[in-house]
Amino acid sequence: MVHEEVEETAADIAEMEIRGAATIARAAADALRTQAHESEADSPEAFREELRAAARRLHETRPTAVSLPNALRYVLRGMEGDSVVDLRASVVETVEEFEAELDVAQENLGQVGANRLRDGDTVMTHCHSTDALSCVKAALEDGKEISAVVKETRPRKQGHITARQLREWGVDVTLVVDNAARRYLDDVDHVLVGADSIAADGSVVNKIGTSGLAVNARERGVPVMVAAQTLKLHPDTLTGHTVEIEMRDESEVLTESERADIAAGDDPEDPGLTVENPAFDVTPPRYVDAIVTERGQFPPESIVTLMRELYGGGTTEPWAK
Ligand code: RUB
Repeated sequence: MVHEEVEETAADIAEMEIRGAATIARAAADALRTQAHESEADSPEAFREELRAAARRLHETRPTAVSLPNALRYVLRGMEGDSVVDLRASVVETVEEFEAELDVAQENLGQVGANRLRDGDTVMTHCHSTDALSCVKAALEDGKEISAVVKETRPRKQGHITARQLREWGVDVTLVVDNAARRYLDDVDHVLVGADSIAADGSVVNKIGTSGLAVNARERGVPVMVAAQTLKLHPDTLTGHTVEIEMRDESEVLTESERADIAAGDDPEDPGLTVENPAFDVTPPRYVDAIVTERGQFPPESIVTLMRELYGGGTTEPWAK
């Protein structure tokens, strides 16, 4: 019942072929449009259940980026009509509206973020964030010269994607391993990162290593700027829920032969070596100077007001059975 292209998108998100919170949200919306388009449901109820099943499949892929459930909610809430034809049209239209809003949000956010960057500034980045890069792009378009110190971002090295993009825009890039970040903080004017989720207290959930970077930046007096569209605001945290941190496979950290080398004497039934691979961490609001959104910039402690305005109606799971 779930279309094979939806299955493929879900697998690509889980395997990180599709990654980054905003990109995941767009891919999920695209997949729901495909499901609607290709549906052979013979009744409105069957159509609705197909869309819910597709959303459930997409939802179970990765737990931390709230843009995914926020996108699924947006599309399913827009599904209306008494016939399959009308339901299909409403889904297609809602996905188009959602994606247009994503584009505008990222562009507007970029302009807000660019206002914080001065001509000649250097930013330090972590991971790869399209929201963060939109700030650099807008600053370049304003005629400012920007350079970057790009953290490699172990274990998946998403810093390479950031470096490639910045070089395409002509930005001078210094690529460093994560452990070198503190040494280079003295050379930069801003730490600029994205977010997978922002909690009601202003905590920022982003790629593992963000929190350590932010603490070091505070110690060095370098402002930390988080670029995050309002799609990254996590509505469940308004009611006290915490954000689940994804734990990924040990194979991202250690090859089989490396494991064999380290743990040669281990009993295979009861191995003494454990590898932990959390994908994200939580930066407390006191280490964040500004959260830059398409609605303007906010001190992290005040983000709850925006969250209430946008998501205060409480959350539902329209994909639930
Ligand atoms: C990506 C990551 C990015 C945010 C924001 O992690 O932490 O900083 O998702 O990205 P992963 P964007 O590579 O594990 O998905 O601004 O593009 O939404």
